[in-house]
Order: sequence, then structure tokens, then C-alpha cells
Amino acid sequence: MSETELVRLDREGPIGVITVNNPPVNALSPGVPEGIIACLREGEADPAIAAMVLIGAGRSFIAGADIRQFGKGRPRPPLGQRVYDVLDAAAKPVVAAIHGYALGGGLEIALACHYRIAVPSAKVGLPEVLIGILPGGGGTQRLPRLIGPKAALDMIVSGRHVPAPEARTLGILDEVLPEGADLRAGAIAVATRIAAARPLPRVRDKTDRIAEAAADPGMFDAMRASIARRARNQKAPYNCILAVEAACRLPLDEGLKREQELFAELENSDEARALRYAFFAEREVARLPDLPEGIAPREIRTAAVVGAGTMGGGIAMSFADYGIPVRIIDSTPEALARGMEKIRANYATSVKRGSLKQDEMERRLARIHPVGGYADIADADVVIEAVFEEMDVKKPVFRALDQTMKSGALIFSNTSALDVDQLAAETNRPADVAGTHFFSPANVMKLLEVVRGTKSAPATLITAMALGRKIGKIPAMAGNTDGFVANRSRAPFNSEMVILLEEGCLPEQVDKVMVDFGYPMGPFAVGDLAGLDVGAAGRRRRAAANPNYRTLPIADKLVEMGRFGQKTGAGWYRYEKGDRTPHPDPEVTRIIRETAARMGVPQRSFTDEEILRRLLFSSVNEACRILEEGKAYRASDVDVMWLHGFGFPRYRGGLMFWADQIGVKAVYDQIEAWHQQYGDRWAPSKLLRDLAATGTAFRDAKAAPMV
Ligand code: 3H9
Repeated sequence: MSETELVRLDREGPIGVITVNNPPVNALSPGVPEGIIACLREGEADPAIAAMVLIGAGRSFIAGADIRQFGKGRPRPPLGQRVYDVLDAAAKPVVAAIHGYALGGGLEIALACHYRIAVPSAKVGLPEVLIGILPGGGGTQRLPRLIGPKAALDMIVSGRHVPAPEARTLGILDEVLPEGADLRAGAIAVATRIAAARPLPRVRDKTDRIAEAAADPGMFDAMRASIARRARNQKAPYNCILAVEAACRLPLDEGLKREQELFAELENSDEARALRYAFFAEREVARLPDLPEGIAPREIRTAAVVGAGTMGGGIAMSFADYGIPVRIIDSTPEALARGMEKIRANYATSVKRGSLKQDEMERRLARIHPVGGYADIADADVVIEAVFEEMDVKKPVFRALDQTMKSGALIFSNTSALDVDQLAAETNRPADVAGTHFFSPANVMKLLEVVRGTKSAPATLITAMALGRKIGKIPAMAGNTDGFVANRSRAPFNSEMVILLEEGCLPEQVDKVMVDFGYPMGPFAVGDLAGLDVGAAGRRRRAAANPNYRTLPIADKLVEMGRFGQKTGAGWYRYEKGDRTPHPDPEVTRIIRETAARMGVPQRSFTDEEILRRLLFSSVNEACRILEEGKAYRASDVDVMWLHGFGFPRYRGGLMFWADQIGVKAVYDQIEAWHQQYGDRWAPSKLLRDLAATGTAFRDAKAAPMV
């Protein structure tokens, strides 16, 4: 058979080797399942073949169904004729030989094989829930039979990737080859060994592990209770549980039918469409369409951070967590020592919670070196400035870095809003300067905004994006504009939530609406966590620069009273000592009502929907302005930023995807109505007007070339 075919059968003596070759990840695109079935039939019919191996070409076994095909209404083969069923009914043994990933339909195929062997670096999993569906290729029925319902539930409901050694312990894999062993040869050896084994060892025939459910009938309700908070508003995790429950109750063939029904309820749900969109948006965000192709990122072996505060410490941890040695400096030895203490305390908390091992903590700490001053970091490949967010504080740091850093070192600023060009202008190497905006806590949050200065060289930007991925972030490119893309698009939301208070809302009411929508915390509670003084500084700066700036007297009043949030025991809420639970505070209600009365704002009540739309539509309008000005590449990049910078519920796709579900025209009409009612701050952007006029979805909006 020819090498260009998606699936081919080779003969190695009495063993037929079926190879799937559908780069990059051997997804089960049209032709692949059919190809496997055809090869299998050929192998079964050939008397010279005693057993078969199923293996993936390239970097993976099979990463699952082709996600791009979902929701297209493409007919699927009926039960009994699918690749899983055909494998299950095979007359000769088939060994799944796994490297890279065996995910979703990929693992389901392996579960329908008779033996599973993997290299130590392989990962297996059923991550369907993460795209809003459930394993629909028999995974919910076979996995519980193989490893017991409890372990299967954990895997199917979390969607986690399980490393090969753990998969061996769980019983998913029959064998993990030693490091460096040849997978193909190992699998052929197994196939030769089991060629004559009858009856064929089939997962469908196993009953011993499934019996565990009878001993612990409460496990399904316990699982439902344990996910209640994080899975709210979602259906897929609950259907996953129902499917595993069915596996414990029904014979396999009936269980497969039930799996199909539960799968069909999900495939075209809003949740599944949003999660698929998010999956592809996260991949799209890596593409930099206007930069020349073929520029390799510079190699980053060592890093440095200037500033050992909360952000600097978190950034240093991000490097250390991914194996990159990092030196850190601050203006005084005391500040540096405090910063190092905080880093140690953060790691210690993870150890206490069980998410980090003590020896790993020591290894990470050993990569973070507090040093005396600029001369001690001069030979680092990259330095990230993370000092106080004031231009006058940052500029001298940039001058000092320019004088000391080796030639070719990249100089990045962790600013969240300031003009990167002004910082670059302090140096004689503006091409090597860019912004890298981490989100707090920097070692936890996934978003990294890479801010492009007018003079940033393509290699600088490409390296910043690659570095971000290397330290586990999702980097997204942003133009140099006040607040860049994430914070700028979020700013109107932040204003609107306080303006709502002037009109009669309370913080706890707004927070409840946003938590019900799916945010992990309400925006006022988040404000208290971040510190209200931080936002106030930004507002002062903007008010000084813009005489028409809409002030927020209620927020300013709280800051004036020293109510900075959790750190002072009071902000939008009050806090008991040593407790982070927000309690509504009558004092805040009094301030809100008094300020509103003084401002003469008429008071009224709001529906939840109105609150939600007031906050999010204001940001949609601003995001359109950002695209129109060429400060972001695509609407889906804004969505990725909201998902990973602000905790926007993933199963709603992102800000712009959510707005598309309402419809561009309806969004425009409402914004225009508020424009009439409230004046300039609600003026629709030109792009929004154009999209509404042409009926173009937000996600298809064309951004201006990035400047
Ligand atoms: C399923 O199996 C349902 C079944 O139960 C059966 C039901 C009947 N489809 O992520 P990367 C593309 S549901 C289509 O950058 P990595 C991806 O878009 C499926 N395309 O690489 C990208 O394209 P591009 C269950 C896919 O090394 C390229 O491959 N499986 C698929 O960082 C490289 O991807 C999953 O949910 C796919 N399934 O990570 C697994 N997978 O270059 C989803 C990847 O054009 N995939 N692509 O941007 C993943 O989690 C990661 O891609 C993986 C590799 C871990 C495999």
C-alpha cells in the first residue's frame, strides 16, 4: 500500500502492522476509521497473519475524533459497524501500541483492542468532557469494566491526561516498555506471544471490576455533589456520570446504546459549541499573521526579574516551575528578602495542599537566585521588569538595564497598561524591548499578553510568545494601547459595575449575577482580592490625562476611607480576621445610597439579565474598538484573554462568542439605546455599527492591520 494513505497494513512475518498516518495527531478524520476497518478485515482474511498491531505514525497514537467534524451533521456508522465494534469483534488479537497521546476516540480504540502497550512518555485519557461531550466510542462502558467505575469516573469527568506509568497501575495498559525501547518491535513481540491465545481477552467480557459499584452505590451521587460548583450550568459532566452509571447497570450492548443517547444530547449543545470554539481559539492565538515566517525564537537559557514584589515573585516562580534558572533583584536587600520569603511561603502552601512535593519545591527554589544588583543579572538572556506600575519608576530601570544587560538580551516590561514605546525609548535597543503582561497571581494565571512596541523586532515578539509557551502560559499578542487588549476591553465593565451601584444595585447583587453566569467569583469580590487601591491609581492616571474621564465617586470614597479590600479587612465587603469570606456591609450600602443621592441619580431595580448585559456589552463595544484600531488580531484572541485572564466561563466560549449567541444586531440596538440614554460612554464603535449593518458575526470581524 502506498505511503500517502491514511492507514496502511504492513506485514512483519506473521504479524500485520496497521499504521495510522494522519498528521499532526492522527485524529480520526473521515477515512481513518474506515481505513483501520479495511486493514483489519484484510489482516483477518489473510491466513499468513496471526495477530495484528495498531500503531500511530508521527508523534502520537490517535488523539481522538476529528473535532472539526463535530456539529456538521455528518452521518456516523450505526452501532455494531463502528471501528470500536469491529475491533471488539475481531477474530485475531490486536495490540494497541501507544506513544504520544491516546485520547478520546484514540483511547476508545485501544480499549477495544486485546492488549495495550505504551512507551513511558505516553499519555492516555478521555478528555471529551472538556469539549462539552462524552466519550461516545464505548469509553464510558469499557473503561469502568477495565479499571472500575470509581477510577473511570475520575478520568471521564475530569478529562485529565493520565501518564503511562499511572495508566499501567490503574490497569488501562497491560505493559509499559522500558525507557528507550522500540515500541513497534515491542508490540510485535507481544502480538507474536499472544497470537494463539483464545478466548481473546476482551474488555467487554470483564465483569469483576464493574461489581465494585454494587459495593458503593453512593459513588455517583457523591461525584455529582463534588462537581456541583465547578460544573454548574453544564450538562456534559452529568451525562458522563449517567453513562458510567449505565455501564454498571446494563449489559455492554445496551450500555453502548445509552451512551449514544447521552452523547446525542450533547453534541450540538451550546456548551459543546462554545468549548470547541475555545479549543480552536487557543490554537489560533499562537498565529502571528503579519510577522515574517521562518524566524526562529532566540534561545532562552537564563532569566532575570527586576522587582521582588507580588508580580516579580510570581514571574520568577513561573520560570523556576518550568526549569529555567532565574535571578531576581530589588532596590533593597530587605525587599529582596521579603520577596524570597513570599516565594517560599507560596510554594509551602502548595506542598501543604498536596499539589507539590517537598523535594520538587526545593528544586524549584534552588532555581531562583536573589542577587545584589544589575551587574549580577547582566548576562541573562531575558530580563523582565516588574517594578511599581508608574512610568517614572519604570523608566530609570529601563535605562539601567540598557546600560548593563549583555548585547542580544531581551528586555520585557510586566506593565499592565503603560506605554511600552516610552519604555523602549529609554534604551538604545528598542528592537529588543516588548511588554509581557502577566496576570496575578503570575505563577498561576495562564494568560500572558505580549505587547508589541512600535519598534519591537519580529524576533523579539516571536521569542516572547515562545517563551510564554515554554513556561506554561497561553501567550496572546496585543498592540500598545492603554491597558493593551485584556485590561482595555475589561475597563468599561469595571466602570459600569460601579455606575450600576449609583443607580440602585448593590455589590452582592451584581456579584451573584456574575457567579450565576459562571464566573468563579463576582467582580466586586475580585476587586477586594486584588486591592481597590490598585484600580484607583489607574483611574487617577486616566483622569489626569482625559478631562472627560468618567470618575467613579463610590469607588474613590471607599479607597479614601482606607477600604482597600481583603488586605485591610474591608472593601466592597467586610471580612472577619483571617477569613476571606466576603460579608455584605451595611456601611457600604450607606455610602452607595448617600453618594447616589448627592449625585442626584434616580434609583431603580435591575433584572439579572440587565446587569449582565450592562457589564458585558460595554466590553464588547470596547473590544470592537480595539479590533478597529488594529490592537488585536482577532475577536477570538479577545476571547482567549477573557478565558485565561479574567475567569470568563469557558463553556460560554468567551466574551465575543457569547455576544454572537445574542446576535450582533441585538447587541448593537441595545448599545445604541444606552447611548441615547447615558451619552458618550455608550457610543457604538464604528466596527460594531458596520457588523450590525452587514449582519457579520463578531467572531468574523476583520481587524485592522496590527499597529
Ligand atoms: C472524541 O474523541 C469523541 C469520541 O469519543 C468519539 C465520539 C463518536 N481533532 O494542540 P496542538 C489539531 S473527541 C482535530 O497544537 P499539542 C490542533 O487543532 C476528541 N484537530 O498540539 C492543531 O492544529 P493546528 C477527544 C486536532 O502537541 C494540531 O492538531 N480528543 C485534534 O500541544 C496540533 O494540536 C481531544 O479532545 C482533534 N482531536 O497537543 C484531544 N487534536 O496546527 C484534543 C489536535 O492547525 N487535542 N488537533 O493549530 C489535544 O488535546 C491536543 O491537541 C494534544 C496535542 C494533546 C493531542
